[in-house]
Amino acid sequence: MKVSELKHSGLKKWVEEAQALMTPDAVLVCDGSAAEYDRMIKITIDSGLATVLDENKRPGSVLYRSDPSDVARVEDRTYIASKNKDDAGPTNNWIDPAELKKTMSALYKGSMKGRVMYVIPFSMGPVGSEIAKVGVQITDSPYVVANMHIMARVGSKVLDVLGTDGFFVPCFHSVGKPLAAGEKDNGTWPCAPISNKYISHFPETREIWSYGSGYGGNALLGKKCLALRIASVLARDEGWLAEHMLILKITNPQGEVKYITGAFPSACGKTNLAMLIPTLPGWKVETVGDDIAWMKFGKDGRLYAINPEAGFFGVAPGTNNESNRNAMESIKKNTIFTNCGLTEDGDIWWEMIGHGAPGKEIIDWKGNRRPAPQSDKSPKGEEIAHPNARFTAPARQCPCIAKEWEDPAGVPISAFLFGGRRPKTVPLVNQSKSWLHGVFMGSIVGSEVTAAVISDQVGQVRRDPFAMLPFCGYNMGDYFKHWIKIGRTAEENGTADKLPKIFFVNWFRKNDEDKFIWPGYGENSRVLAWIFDRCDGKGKSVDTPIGTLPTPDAIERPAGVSEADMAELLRVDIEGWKKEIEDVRKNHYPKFGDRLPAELKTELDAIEKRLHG
Ligand code: SAT
Ligand code: MN
Repeated sequence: MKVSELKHSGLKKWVEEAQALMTPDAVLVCDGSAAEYDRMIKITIDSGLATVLDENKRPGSVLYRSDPSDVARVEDRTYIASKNKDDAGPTNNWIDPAELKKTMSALYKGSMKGRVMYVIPFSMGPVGSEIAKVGVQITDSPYVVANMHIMARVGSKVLDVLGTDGFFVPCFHSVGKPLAAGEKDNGTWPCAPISNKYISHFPETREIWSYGSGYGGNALLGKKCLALRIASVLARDEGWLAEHMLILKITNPQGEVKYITGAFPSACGKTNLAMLIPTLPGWKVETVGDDIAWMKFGKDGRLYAINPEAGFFGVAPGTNNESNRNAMESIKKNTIFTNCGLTEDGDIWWEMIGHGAPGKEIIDWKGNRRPAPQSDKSPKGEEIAHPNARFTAPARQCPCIAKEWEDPAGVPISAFLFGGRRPKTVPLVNQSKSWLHGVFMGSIVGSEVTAAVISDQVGQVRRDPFAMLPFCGYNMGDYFKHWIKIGRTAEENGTADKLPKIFFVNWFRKNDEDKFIWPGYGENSRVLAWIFDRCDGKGKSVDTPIGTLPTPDAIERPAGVSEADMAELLRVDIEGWKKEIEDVRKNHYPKFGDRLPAELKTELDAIEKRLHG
């Protein structure tokens, strides 16, 4: 479709302005067809960026290798450009919006020379659903177009919903590598140097401008930029929740169903948890979403969640038939792989895939030939696949996708989980004493930084409130207030008992030998079963200063977990918690200044008192 055929005058004008600024060789409005997807892949094959995988082993699938400077989200280069700096808050980078637009306009000037500008109309959430939001992304990357085809609903059907004057979030994206006459990418991943990358959000005008990166959340703008950073602002203004949460459906042996959402920082196993195969007999887990949940109150006072995405952008290393068989099934065909190893027989490979690589040689994520590894482990820094290598796969290919995953009304949520990677202090599971106590728990989430972000903090524990640290589009203190308000609204409506119960989980506790005590993966179903029962007021529990914990016999021990291990997993480390609370008081909460809700200070005082009591 041509730009001149666009029926939405605001959209047409915006595209024309972008065209005048970025001066691409041509403009194409995407229709979202299968033929279009194939064309995008073909273009990247011809420019030497994509390798087609063996048609018998991995039908319809391709592998890309990105630039070493462009392998993950760039938090240092991500901006919330609200009019007032205070509205971005202490956890976001801020630049004055007018100044940032000036800087970026200069970068965008002529940035698409030699390339095609693609216009992608996309819907986050089922097309036409009341909860869904429409965005339009302009990009010069056919790789991004193909990924957006999988991750969102794209094309003409979205334009139909938009009509002549519908609301959309305008999203600019350019990889920032114009081509001179006759120049081709020729196998080199196009992007700009780190210091020229900008992932910018203008919350007041609901705009997204991204420049210089072609990777993941920096470039697939429906995901973190729209569905979290901009959506969190919309949710605050409109009274709902846009969260960095998986959504799972769990059925007990009696056939009773509950839906649970869980917030964990990037690369902490959300995809694995959302798709887990329970080791507990008779229990079943199905997937509604693996990364983002949008939740609104229903007429019955319950919170209903939808998954705004249509695919999985999952971390490849560590994914295997033991850790996540459903993901392995989901990526058997029609999948885009990025920064994985390439085997001699034309398939992908990564660390912890469950087996060594076939043949004599393998090509690593940098494109170098290396001896094929015999085992599935590599020394740190010498990985064949980048630690943040990813697969992009359609959600409908997942064997355990729940039948209601695209229900526009969403699914009613019974429990929220919060968690992170915490080697010490935090127990296996802990239920909050109240909504406010739960908000307090969410506000102090800490986790070891993973390879999902380019950072020199990888491996260190940092506070990541609600797992939203890199994704909250406004002042985090106000975000805490918003959560408190959600609880208060339910109270005022007499529906506080319908609110989800809140739990803190930690699969990552380590012993003195630095080994994980809890086996995780499918065995996490034992913890989910206790949570399920607690939602019905059942499940053996004990009241402690930090919250409600299972009694030592409430969760049946999996193989390899001794009685002493279980005691350690459920131990309330009073001294450790005192330090934790002191750190919150001294280092974490003061960051938010007068934007920190008084209710959270009261919770902090209360837990401190209980710990000293
Ligand atoms: O932001 S990405 O989509 O690249 C992945 C993540 O950090 O969860
Ligand atoms: Mn995520």
